Amino acid sequence: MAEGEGWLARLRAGLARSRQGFVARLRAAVGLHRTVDEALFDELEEVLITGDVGVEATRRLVDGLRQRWRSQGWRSSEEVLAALRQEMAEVLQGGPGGELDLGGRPSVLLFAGVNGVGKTTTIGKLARQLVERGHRPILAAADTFRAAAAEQLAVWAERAGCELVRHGPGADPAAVAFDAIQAARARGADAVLVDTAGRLHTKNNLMEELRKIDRVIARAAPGEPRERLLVLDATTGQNALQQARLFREAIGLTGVILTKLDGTGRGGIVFAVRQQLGLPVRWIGVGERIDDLRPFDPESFLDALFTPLETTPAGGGEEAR
Ligand SMILES: Nc1nc2c(ncn2[C@@H]2O[C@H](COP(=O)(O)OP(=O)(O)O)[C@@H](O)[C@H]2O)c(=O)[nH]1
Ligand SMILES: [Mg+2]
Repeated sequence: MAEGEGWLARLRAGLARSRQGFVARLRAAVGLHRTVDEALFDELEEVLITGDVGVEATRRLVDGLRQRWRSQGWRSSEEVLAALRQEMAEVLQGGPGGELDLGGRPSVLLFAGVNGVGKTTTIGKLARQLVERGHRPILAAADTFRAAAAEQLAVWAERAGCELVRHGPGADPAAVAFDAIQAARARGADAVLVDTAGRLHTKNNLMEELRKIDRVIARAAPGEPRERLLVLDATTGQNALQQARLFREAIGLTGVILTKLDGTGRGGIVFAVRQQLGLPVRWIGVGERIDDLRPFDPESFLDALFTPLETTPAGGGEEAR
């Protein structure tokens, strides 16, 4: 499918830093070691850790490699990399992937995450894609802490061609979510995307506020929100894991959206989220354009990480060989 190929190319471009960062270092390590031995495993371990793969996922990957080596042995460094890729695929497998169940009347999707991770942008991109697929989303501006937040979401609603429900600055965020659900029913919209505030320095208030939004949504629409999605900024590394634990404790999570993967050479955070938190990565962001947000698919992700580019994509000057 042409569209799919376009996305793969963008994914490759978006993951260029990681491919040239920790994956290139994996390649180099494997290339340097003429023989497969403990020293190689140690070095791979180190590169994985510095690539934000996290201690647990790294241990699992390297242990898996050791076992494969003992049982089958390898002749070439390419075989080591292929085995590592298989281990990585196993870490990432499972989970619901990027498909959203929008069978509710309406379906409610709650987005949480600290300031600046990309919540509002992600909701805007997603809304646009839903509209393109024939859905009728409504955006709920439940980040009422700053007036600018609702403004930003209003711009996205306009771009996406969907409606927005907002109250004045300082209004009760739960009331905004409630009204958006009523509006969705009245206007026949099938999805309500709820944007929330993310100021973590008032951690307890934020979590309390999220719990309240969640309760009010459940009262207005039983069984909702069906998705509680945490947006994480991939460039914040292991710190993102700590954020995830806090949010999971507060509201429970159905998955993670990992943004700004284009901005880091340490894209291994994807493995850490899956292994260390047990949470599925549902969507990933690899740039600021609307179509730079996509459902997470382990195979194309690994493909983009491991396949070197021979030609540069239009406009990209990266990876001269
Ligand atoms: N490079 C890049 N920038 C992103 C991505 N997602 C969001 N951003 C940028 O991150 C910044 C903060 O986004 P915003 O949606 O306002 O974050 P919020 O505070 O969580 O709502 C904006 O400048 C976005 O354009 C991404 O996948 N890649
Ligand atoms: Mg925002």
